[in-house]
Amino acid sequence: MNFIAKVDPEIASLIANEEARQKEHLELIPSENFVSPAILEAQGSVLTNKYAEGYPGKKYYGGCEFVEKIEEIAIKRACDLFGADHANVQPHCGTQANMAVYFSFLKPGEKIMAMNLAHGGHLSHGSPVNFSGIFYKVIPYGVDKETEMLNYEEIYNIAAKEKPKLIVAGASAYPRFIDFQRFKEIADAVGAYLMVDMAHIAGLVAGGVHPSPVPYSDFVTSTTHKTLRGPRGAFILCRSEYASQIDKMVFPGIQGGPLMHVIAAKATCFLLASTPDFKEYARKVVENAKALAKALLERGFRLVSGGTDNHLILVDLRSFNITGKEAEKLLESVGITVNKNMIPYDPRSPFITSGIRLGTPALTTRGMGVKEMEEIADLIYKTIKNKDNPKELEKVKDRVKELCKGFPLFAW
Ligand code: DSN
Repeated sequence: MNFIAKVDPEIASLIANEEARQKEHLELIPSENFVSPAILEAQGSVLTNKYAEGYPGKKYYGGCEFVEKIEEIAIKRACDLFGADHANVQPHCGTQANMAVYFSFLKPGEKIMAMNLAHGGHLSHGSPVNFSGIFYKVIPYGVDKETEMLNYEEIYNIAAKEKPKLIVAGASAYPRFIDFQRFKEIADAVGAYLMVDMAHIAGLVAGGVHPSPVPYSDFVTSTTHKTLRGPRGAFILCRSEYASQIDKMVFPGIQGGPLMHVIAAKATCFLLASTPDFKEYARKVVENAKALAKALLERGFRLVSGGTDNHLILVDLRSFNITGKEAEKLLESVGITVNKNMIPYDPRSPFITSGIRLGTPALTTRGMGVKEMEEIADLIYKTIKNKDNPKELEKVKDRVKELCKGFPLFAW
């Protein structure tokens, strides 16, 4: 940070503040994580200087001999890690990965069937405020009102009636396993393509603690920065017959020059995710989520679907007489970072919400385990119970700081 502090002290000090925030807060947003210094180094490297439009062997610029090798390695590692035929590692973000698939195989106005955002889906799966909802006719499916889980019979019935061209599986706020084989059967029965957006669970899939969508899907899209613990970016896996269409759509279709520094960091991320240490990490993420869920249930919180199979928990706060928006702000004030989230069939708007979404990927990276998850559930409970008691809130805040000190971040 020596250089930026000299050149641009204003930004340097904001970066320093953000580093301190990350160190001193309990990070429970399920889509966030802490990358290793190797990933930071790759992303902050001289590769950012290089233009490399095109693909290895077919670049449009000179001087690509090293960056081409980096991209080749990233592609091979992604394929090996997930058992895929083909990978495109250039998408800048998850939404662009999804856009590349839609634009490759659907004409404007054709039907996409995907999980309702209000039930745990994603903006790029057909929200009316996103390009996906503007360009395509979107048929939503949701979770069962009773079980709050995906009801595959119902999904089949909708698909059989609507005959979508593409079915999207995958979610941003669904705490249960997704049965990709069932999705494939449904897609086959109605003659639809199957795309799985595994952004949230990619690290769990790589670590072998969530069933893989790859054997069942035509296309799998993902980000690299969530449970997979890599740089901020995305990739697409597909069967070989779709490879050239996908590649052409990513570049020149919807993107320009690839971010070679990020692609190098993706390569390192895929390498790290293939190690026994990462397997153990993924196992602990789920173990911690289950421990956090159990401890919250013991304190009277209602969890959507009753618990979790993965890295995230959706808490229904209605019995505590507090909205998701208020809880997010209150928890932030004691150093616990979460995000407000709608619960299925939420009577409140997405700006207020009745729930919060919690996840364990970041704290597990920090080295926290079951014991800490139990204490964190208690701290959440105490914060919400004592929302009007500044003295008690101060005690929680002190304890959060102490807990964070015990698990140093950026100790390299
Ligand atoms: N915004 C991400 C999340 O928090 O789940 C999804 O893109």
